[in-house]
Amino acid sequence: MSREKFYITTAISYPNGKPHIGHAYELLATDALARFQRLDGKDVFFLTGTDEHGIKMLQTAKKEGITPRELADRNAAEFRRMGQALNASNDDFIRTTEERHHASSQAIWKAMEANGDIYKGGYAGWYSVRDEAYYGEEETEVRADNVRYGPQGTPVEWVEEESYFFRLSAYQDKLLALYENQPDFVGPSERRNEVASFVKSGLKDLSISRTTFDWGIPVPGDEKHVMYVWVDALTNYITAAGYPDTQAPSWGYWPATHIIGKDIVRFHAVYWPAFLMSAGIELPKRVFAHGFLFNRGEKMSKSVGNVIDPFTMVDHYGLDQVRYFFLREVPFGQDGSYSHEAIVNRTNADLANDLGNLAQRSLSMIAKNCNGVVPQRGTLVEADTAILEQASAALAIARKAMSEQAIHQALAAIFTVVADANRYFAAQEPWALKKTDPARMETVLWTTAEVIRRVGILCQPYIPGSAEKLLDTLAVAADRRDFEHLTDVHALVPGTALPAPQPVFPRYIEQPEATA
Ligand code: ME8
Repeated sequence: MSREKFYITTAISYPNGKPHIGHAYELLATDALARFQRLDGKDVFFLTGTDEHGIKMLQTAKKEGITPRELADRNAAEFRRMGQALNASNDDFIRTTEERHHASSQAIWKAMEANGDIYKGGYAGWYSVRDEAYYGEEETEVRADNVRYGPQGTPVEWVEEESYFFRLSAYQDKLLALYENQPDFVGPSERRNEVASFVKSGLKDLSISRTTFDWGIPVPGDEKHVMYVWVDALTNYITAAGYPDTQAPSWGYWPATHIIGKDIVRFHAVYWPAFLMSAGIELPKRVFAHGFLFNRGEKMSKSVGNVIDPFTMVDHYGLDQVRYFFLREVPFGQDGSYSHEAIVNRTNADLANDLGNLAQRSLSMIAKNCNGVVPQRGTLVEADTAILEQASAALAIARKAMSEQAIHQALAAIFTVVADANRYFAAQEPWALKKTDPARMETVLWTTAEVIRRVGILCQPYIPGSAEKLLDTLAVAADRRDFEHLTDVHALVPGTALPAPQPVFPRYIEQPEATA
């Protein structure tokens, strides 16, 4: 039987600068969602990449005195490097300047044209280069500085030129029906409501080509025009699945779940499904928008330097500390803030103290008192089975949460088990049992180690490197680490030799402020 397929994407980032913490956040959250489904037995395809065309790229390159291609090459390499630094498990990295993507973009254009949805006209209106977006005049305002701004707070400029249009107005009712009939198409629900009211307010046809520059994908049959960057950008998601070759095995992954930031919901939940309906392609499963991250830590920038840089942040706090902090601390879908104190408090409390100490204390007791092998499992009493069952039951809670992109809730459930396992360990006092009832001590240590095994398996999507170390310490075979191995059948076998326990989560220790 073939496994269920699961396709998940991040937005593709503009490589007009280096990756920042917002990009890192989106990638690692999507990575956790992808890893979860892989461990849950699905055949996963996880895509990320860079969005290399458009005026923003062209203008930045001009400012730097290089070609847009050079700018894209330089920064796309940084985005790839960020993926490695974050331990992202993406299966592909797409760059929109690749040949496969030109072919796919031209194919979807032709399909929309064949459906009668593309016509030539003249565009006159407002455009934000920073957002690469057209805005209606009623969405803009002139501020005190006499500059006109769009709804995202970026300056807009007047554009007037010959342009091809997409008949977006013809899709108003179909889009409203989509939001109505498939309420989980856009999440969180506040975003769906926003999108629905934007569509209800009336859709104008969309300008989808430009003639004043040539950094883009040529319009088929009219090379004077290049495609509007969002037409090609959105198409990346089907390019990577093999479009236009819908017979390719990779096409089996489509449709995808798109993870994006809240500022680009309109493109993904209005334009994209309209393009796909027009081209006769199945719609995405879901578009989920996460919130924005803000730096609220003054102290952080003093002591650490430029912490907006994800590389510095990982170097300073540790990779899994950064992953854990953002995934646990920020409810996925809402805005979040980060600060030095928040990162240190959260990771020291949950990782170093709760999980780290539990593992270290129980495993060093095993090393000392059980000859370094998995202890004997005597008769389990209710306290033992309760904590073991709680650990296994966390899977169902995490599974439901992850299916709704509630990443923080999944982690909360897993770390509730860790907190309860600490209480169990303290209440059972295995160190006291050593003299009074050594057999019972072994059972308590076995139970604790087995709970750590289960927690270690469950933690893999979020803190993969540390979870791997934890499972190595328990001598869990590499092919016994999927969620299907969370059951009693795969429990630790007494007598199995264990390596010497190594601390997995170092405590963050405050460095004295450097004096200038
Ligand atoms: O929008 N916090 O690219 P981009 C959280 N190329 N997320 C943030 C953020 C922040 N401070 N800043 C940006 C684009 N993001 C387009 C996408 S998809 C076909 C094309 C998120 O480099 C942002 O919301 O400006 C988006 O999802 C992603 O980073 C890339 O942003």
